[in-house]
Amino acid sequence: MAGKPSPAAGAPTTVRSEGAPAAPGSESGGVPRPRTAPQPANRPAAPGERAWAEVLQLVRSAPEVDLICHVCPDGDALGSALAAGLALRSLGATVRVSFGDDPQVVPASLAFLPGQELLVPAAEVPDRPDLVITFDVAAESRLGLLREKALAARAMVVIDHHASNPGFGTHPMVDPSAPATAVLVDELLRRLGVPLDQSIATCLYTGVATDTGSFKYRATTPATHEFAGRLLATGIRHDLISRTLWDTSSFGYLKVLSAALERAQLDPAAAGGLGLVWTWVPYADLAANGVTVEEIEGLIDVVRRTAEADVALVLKQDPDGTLRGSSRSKGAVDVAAACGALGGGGHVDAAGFSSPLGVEQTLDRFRRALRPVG
Ligand SMILES: [Mn+2]
Repeated sequence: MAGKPSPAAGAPTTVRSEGAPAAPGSESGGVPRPRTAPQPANRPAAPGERAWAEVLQLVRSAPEVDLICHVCPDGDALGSALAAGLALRSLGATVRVSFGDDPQVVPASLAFLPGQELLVPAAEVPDRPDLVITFDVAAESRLGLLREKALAARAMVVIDHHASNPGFGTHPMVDPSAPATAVLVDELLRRLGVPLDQSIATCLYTGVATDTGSFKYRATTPATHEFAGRLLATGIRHDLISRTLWDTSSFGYLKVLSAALERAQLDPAAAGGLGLVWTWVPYADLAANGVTVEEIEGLIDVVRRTAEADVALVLKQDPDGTLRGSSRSKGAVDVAAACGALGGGGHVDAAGFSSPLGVEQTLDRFRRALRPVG
């Protein structure tokens, strides 16, 4: 099935990076605005030659490796882990790929990713692994059920591109200038001398296309396109990958989308006059239309088109009543800080949180935490 994703008919829609979202760069619906957010003072530096040499030594000498991506994985997290898994297996290592959710659910839109035979439930990861490599995990908490096991490993290499990553693990390899973790995996494979085949390229393309919003976000560079070119040169079906990731949804999703847009409200006075557009999706809407909460991750990308608001927020209700918030900013407001007021986090222009409060209270807390950048 290498490079031949076979999107099942009716496969659910859109899995865009979220949760602790991964959408570096900003995008505006109309006239592009310069990104005004300053980089954090403690922004980690890209890994240097010495760091890479240590990691190569670890990887080459490890007889078995546990590869872990973040909970509720998106295309960059799972694609990066599976690509690395396929590559390390080709070098003769025993490889397990896992993430710390129970049950461990691969989003339907990522069901085409090659290498899933490497996936094991979190319970099958050893209590004290030898070598752990994490992918797209911005904070220890994003290891979920695998947090303790990962921290007990002899060595933990953390491959990530989130500027908020505090540099955990024995070998943090964090490059906030990378538009996707998949780009860093490409670097790892290049240094290991593993050639790109269609299976690996399918996983990496999914990662970089996901996190760049199909090469639209500001973090996309000439090198990003050059990377995509090398991936396409293996013969992968990027058209089918893109259709599966972004342009496929159930009819029920259209109904949920319609109700959510009907419910949307524009609050021009919010964020010091920069504006907030928001909506919410009650769980009853999902249940009535047979739609999962994962399927509506892309709803924020419709809501944030609103020209009159710098900030967009979508609240999605879980069966237990918990609200999951996804927010985006066009760059003039730090939504990571606003989500932080509700215990979440992310990037300046893409962040999320979970709230046990009701819709009105959650919205009120979020709205009051909105501040113009700088
Ligand atoms: Mn990512």
